[in-house]
Amino acid sequence: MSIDYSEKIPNNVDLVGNRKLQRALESWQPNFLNWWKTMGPAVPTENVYLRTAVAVGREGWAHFDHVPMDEYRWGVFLAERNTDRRIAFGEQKGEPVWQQVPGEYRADLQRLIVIQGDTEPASVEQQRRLGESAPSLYDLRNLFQVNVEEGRHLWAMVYLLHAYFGRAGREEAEALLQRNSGDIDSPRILGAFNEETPDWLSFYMFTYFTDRDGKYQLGTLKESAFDPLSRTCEFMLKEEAHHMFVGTTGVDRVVARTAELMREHDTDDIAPYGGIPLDVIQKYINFHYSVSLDLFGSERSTNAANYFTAGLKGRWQEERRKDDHVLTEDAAQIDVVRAGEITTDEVSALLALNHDLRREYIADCETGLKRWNRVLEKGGIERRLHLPHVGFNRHVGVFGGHHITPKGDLVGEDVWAANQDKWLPSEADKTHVRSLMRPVYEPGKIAGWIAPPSKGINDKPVDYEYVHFP
Ligand code: BYC
Repeated sequence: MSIDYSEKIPNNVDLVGNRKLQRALESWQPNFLNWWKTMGPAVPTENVYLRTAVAVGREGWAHFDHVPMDEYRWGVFLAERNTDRRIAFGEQKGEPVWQQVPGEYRADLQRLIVIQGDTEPASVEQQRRLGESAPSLYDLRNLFQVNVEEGRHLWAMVYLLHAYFGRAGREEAEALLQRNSGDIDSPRILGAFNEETPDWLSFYMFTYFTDRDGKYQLGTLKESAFDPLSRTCEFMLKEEAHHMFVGTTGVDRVVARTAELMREHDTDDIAPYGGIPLDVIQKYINFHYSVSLDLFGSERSTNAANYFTAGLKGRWQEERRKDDHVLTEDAAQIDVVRAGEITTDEVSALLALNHDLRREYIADCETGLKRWNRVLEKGGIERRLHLPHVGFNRHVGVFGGHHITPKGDLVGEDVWAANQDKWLPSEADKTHVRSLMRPVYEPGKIAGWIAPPSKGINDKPVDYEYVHFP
């Protein structure tokens, strides 16, 4: 069904045909808009060159235009329904997928949807003030694009809560606007979403590492036997790709500028020349990667096993895997810390599903590192960036409660405390990065700590006026 933009809430789920649901969502809409006004982008704009979804098919799904941000058409878009779709894994493998929520899985599905939904507005809150210090209009526009789409992803989850979870779902939808990132009394659910995103290097790292967790989690929910969730996630993944592009190319450009300044001044210490030193970039990688790894939950998880067995949450690219998709007979290795050593244990493959997903994620993260190291190589710099050990700076799972260096050595509290500032951004590093964050709002101009993008958005030139101010 095509997207109907004549309605108050654009959608392709036939909202007009369900008055009760339409009214419920229309009564949530002002609360959302109020949240957007108070917790969304802080910098005032007249309009922004934004992408809006106009169809859900493969081709030509998006339309670009200058729009006032608070008039953005947030709506409910699900990928096309495949009427033959069958459950691909778990104990009900082969049966038709569900169009309604089976009573026995209600609580678990609601929990997964609430956790997913909670991250979306959280990221908008975390990035609220970044617009005040954008390095270019191009970057400012990308930030806002990410923000409006995270807002839409909140709509995606709220639609499911309203449409399939009755009163409890409506209450959860309200609560999604009441918890706030970093709020002492009412924080967001997952750790990484209560951290600050105080500068643009953090933003690029967040969109590289944390949005990538989103890609992998959405990928597993796309496999779900609950078809509306699957279809919602499928379409969200399409939008998500741009968010990771912002992260990947953002870090590319910071690394490129750093290499340029290192060469120009023949020193690693480029801070006095207005650049971000390579070891600071490495520390930001260490931080954002480790915080994002925590989002995968424990290596050994009965929750994950139960979700899989029930058909609620599959594996990354479930249907391409060459096994029985039931996994009751399979084993897997997971990391453990035993007797002062990092080693592995064999467990049922079902218990190791968070670990399995995390492994896929890590392999994907490596591609960014390769890319950034190529930028260094091309820039004539010998030093390289790398991912720290998987156990470094972890708070969730087997590594939580241990101190592990970026190289993977288990160390005591004293060694950790003495080296923490070498491995994670120190106050001085953060202060320096923040000192570089001055807005550059002139079309085609770029801040001195980052290289310009190689091309503009939607074939527009880099010096296009992507954002108009009042
Ligand atoms: N922080 O068996 P365990 C995105 C809790 S990002 C706090 O280890 P499980 C986006 C857990 O809740 C993707 N608590 O973990 C990115 C459980 O509590 P209960 C978001 C945590 O359940 C950028 C207990 O520890 N989507 O979309 O297998 C911008 C033991 O649980 C954490 C999802 O995450 C943590 N990090 O896995 C915008 C998908 N980790 O039940 C958007 C939905 C664990 O004992 N969520 N706990 O009270 C899930 O699939 C799973 O809930 C998790 C955890 C993967 C998060």
